[in-house]
Amino acid sequence: MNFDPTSLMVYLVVGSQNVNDDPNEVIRVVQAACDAGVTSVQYREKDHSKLNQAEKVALGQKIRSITKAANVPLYVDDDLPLALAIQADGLHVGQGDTPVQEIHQVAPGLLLGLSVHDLKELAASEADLAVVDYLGVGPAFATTSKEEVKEAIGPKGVFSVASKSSLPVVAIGGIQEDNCQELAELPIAGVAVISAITASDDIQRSVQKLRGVTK
Ligand code: 3NM
Repeated sequence: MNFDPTSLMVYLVVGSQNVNDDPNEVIRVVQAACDAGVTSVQYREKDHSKLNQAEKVALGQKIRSITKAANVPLYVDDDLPLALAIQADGLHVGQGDTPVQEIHQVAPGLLLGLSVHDLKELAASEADLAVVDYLGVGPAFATTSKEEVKEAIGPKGVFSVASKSSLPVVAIGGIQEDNCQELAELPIAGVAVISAITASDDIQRSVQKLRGVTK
């Protein structure tokens, strides 16, 4: 699949650990989010995930069929065997995860996203950028959805990285309906969220509000 920066507009990140360890709830959220118009999905089993690899593959395959039907790119967080097993479109990695050059060599067809927290990490990632399609920059605001998360960088911190980046940026971390407009003037391609969608009482409304950031 070719990378399209507009696919970063509203990027749902989700795994069973975000929805009380219930795979059926992951499926419900992904389906509702695709129906509501999310533009990318990342399947992320991490932190305190209780699923074994076979269960991840089974759930990932269901997410793959929903996202395929909706024509929405699917990424997997830092698990190349899982990404290949479910025929994901791409892989997202953080600093300290599997090096992107290594992934690109093994699976050159996969789209690649890389997390960057600040200008220092951006500079250190320079050599990787040639094989990366987009950067995830954050946490924009405080978040409880991720273990060992770094300090919030605020809209200014997102701006400092996004304005220096040659790659499209998706902001992530603590982005909710009621603060997302603080990111509206920044040079970003979109917003990535977990709880703004997984904990939403109206996914259609939430996705519409999040779309407003880059519209
Ligand atoms: N990565 P929520 S913050 C998965 O800063 C993830 O790299 C982050 O969850 C980073 O939208 C984060 O509920 C959690 O705050 C995002």
